[in-house]
Amino acid sequence: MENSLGLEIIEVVEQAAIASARLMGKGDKNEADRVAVEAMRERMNKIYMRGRIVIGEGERDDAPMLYIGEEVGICSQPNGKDLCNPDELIEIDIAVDPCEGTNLCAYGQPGSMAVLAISEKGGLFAAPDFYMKKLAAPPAAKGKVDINKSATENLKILSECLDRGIDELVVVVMKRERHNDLIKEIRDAGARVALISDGDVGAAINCGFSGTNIHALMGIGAAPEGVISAAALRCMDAHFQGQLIYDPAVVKTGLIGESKEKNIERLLSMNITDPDKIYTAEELACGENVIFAGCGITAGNLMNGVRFFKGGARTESLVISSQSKTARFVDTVHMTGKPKAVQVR
Ligand code: VTB
Repeated sequence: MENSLGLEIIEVVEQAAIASARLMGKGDKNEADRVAVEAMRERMNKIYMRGRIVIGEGERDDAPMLYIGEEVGICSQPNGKDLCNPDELIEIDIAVDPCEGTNLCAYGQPGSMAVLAISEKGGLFAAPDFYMKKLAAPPAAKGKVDINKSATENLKILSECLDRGIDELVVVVMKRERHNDLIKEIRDAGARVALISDGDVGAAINCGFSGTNIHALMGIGAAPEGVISAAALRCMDAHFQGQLIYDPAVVKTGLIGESKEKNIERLLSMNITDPDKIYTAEELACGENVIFAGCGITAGNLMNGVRFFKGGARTESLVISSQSKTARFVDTVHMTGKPKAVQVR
């Protein structure tokens, strides 16, 4: 899978990031998202594969592109089927977020990325459009921290696993009213909190690398993006746990509109019989081969954002693969004009 798709999926996230970055700072998050979706889909449809979107643009609103269940890739096109040898056909499931952190992009803030995860058919959990309580931590703390434990207990465990004082730990939390108690608890326990306005996928992935000065992600974000984070962290053997939040009493805004009972019914209709189950990274991204790819739209801790110049753009991407056990940072100069010479700027 990696050999045939590795470079292709880098281009998929690169194209989405370039498209979104053209709208960086323009204040229009929907447009920044729309162009990323369009660019991602267009590039995906040039890949020799049969792909199925399992996490995409909205489960409930009728998204026209990259909606859940859409088939992408040359071998899914009506006129492309003849081109694909059934014996060589690559069937994969895809989770996408073409512009993760749309607000960050729209307001020119750091941390927005074009991201996706792929695996063989059935290898990614098709998370419903609800919230997810998340706990991400470095590989050294894998299986030792636990989402069932309090933040205070987890910080003690983290400090032991990472061999540093609690006051030397940094926990990323999204700045939301629902996290006020959590933030207070982390601070009272002695750790430091890095508040972000959006973009918890980037924060989770930062936990997989040492040297980022981010030691955990705690709190509630969107469930679909939780699967993409889990895919990346699973490839690095880092810690990720997620629990669906479907009760409007816990999160009143955004993704949860209906009643708790209605939401449970919806989960049951999706074959989620235990709505309170705590999923590990390995359950959310259970495929034998899993690949995560992300490209910076605006600058982040791990990747720079897209930089434009006359006749081109430069991007930084990250591809993490469970197959080759690699995390590759890819720095690309895109020569969109007539290249007189490769311009590395
Ligand atoms: C966003 C976004 C995150 O969760 O906040 C969203 O920035 C949902 O939370 O990166 P709100 O409804 O409270 O804004 C993420 O998309 C991903 O988890």
